[in-house]
Amino acid sequence: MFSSNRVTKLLNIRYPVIQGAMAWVADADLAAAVSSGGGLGVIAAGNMPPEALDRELAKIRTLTDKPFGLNIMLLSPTHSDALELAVRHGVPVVTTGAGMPGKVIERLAPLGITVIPVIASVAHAERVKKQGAAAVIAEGMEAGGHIGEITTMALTAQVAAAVDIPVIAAGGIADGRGMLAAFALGAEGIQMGTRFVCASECNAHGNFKKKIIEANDRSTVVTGRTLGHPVRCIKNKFTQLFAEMEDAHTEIAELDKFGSGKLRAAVVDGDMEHGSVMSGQIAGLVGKVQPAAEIILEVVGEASRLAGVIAGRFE
Ligand code: TUI
Repeated sequence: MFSSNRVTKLLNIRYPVIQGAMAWVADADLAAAVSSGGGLGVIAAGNMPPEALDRELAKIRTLTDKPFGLNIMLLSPTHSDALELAVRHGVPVVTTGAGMPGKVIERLAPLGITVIPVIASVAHAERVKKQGAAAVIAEGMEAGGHIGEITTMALTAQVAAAVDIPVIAAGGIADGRGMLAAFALGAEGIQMGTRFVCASECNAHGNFKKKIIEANDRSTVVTGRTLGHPVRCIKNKFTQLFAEMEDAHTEIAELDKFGSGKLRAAVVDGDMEHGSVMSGQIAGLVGKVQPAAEIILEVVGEASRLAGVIAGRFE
């Protein structure tokens, strides 16, 4: 169904499918399920206290013997702790997000840890390649959470043309059609977040999963542009109030305070009105909760079948 490529070889995995690192969502249970299913599961350090992250990193070894990743969110005040925990636990792969990962690569690459930054522009991709990144995740603005400005379609093709390290496409991909499209643009792997929120093994609140399943193509909105940190979420009272505060030129400190704790409220408490329900634009294609391994097989199987169908159309 899928022969190996540079991404599967680099990560020592069966299918070039990476699970997006979602703060509060991507814990050892979800990451282990994805890794055991042949993809790369990724634990999101997010703003986790170091003791909690230490426990997740110990736990995943008890759940799977397959490679996994740790995502370090560079905006987090605890990102240096996460870096040292990656070293201490001998994490095989580290992905980074929301910033420039020069220091992370400098510390981890000499130890043989594969560092794959999420980037949102060609310039970022070129910079991290020079710094020693093993591959890049090109994340388009269709993605959920903190995003850049370029779409996956435009970003993937231009990044793949600009750098010779493998490109993994992210943002707006939730099925085999998306995977095949990404490969047509020059990607050699995909990263999916929203689809994996609806994995059976994902511990996000049931309300969160239901919200994604009920969403359509127009369900998300981007707030936080005035803060310099645009974030895509499902529209609700929280995003409406946040947008109104931004329109009223509310001070950044006050907006930050208003946003704080809201992702936890959505993921852990299941508050779909006052929480920050981060989701990608592709939520409308996510139709059910199913095991992570089944998601991977379905996506790769569909891409593989479709590749044959499309090849026929071009004969
Ligand atoms: O990081 C993400 N997605 C995230 S992080 C997050 S937690 C958060 N919550 C509220 C506000 C901010 C963050 C939720 N979702 N994706 C990876 C990603 N990285 N998207 C965009 C970027 C990025 C942006 C700018 C990477 C590098 C970059 O460089 C700018 C610079 O020059 O520093």
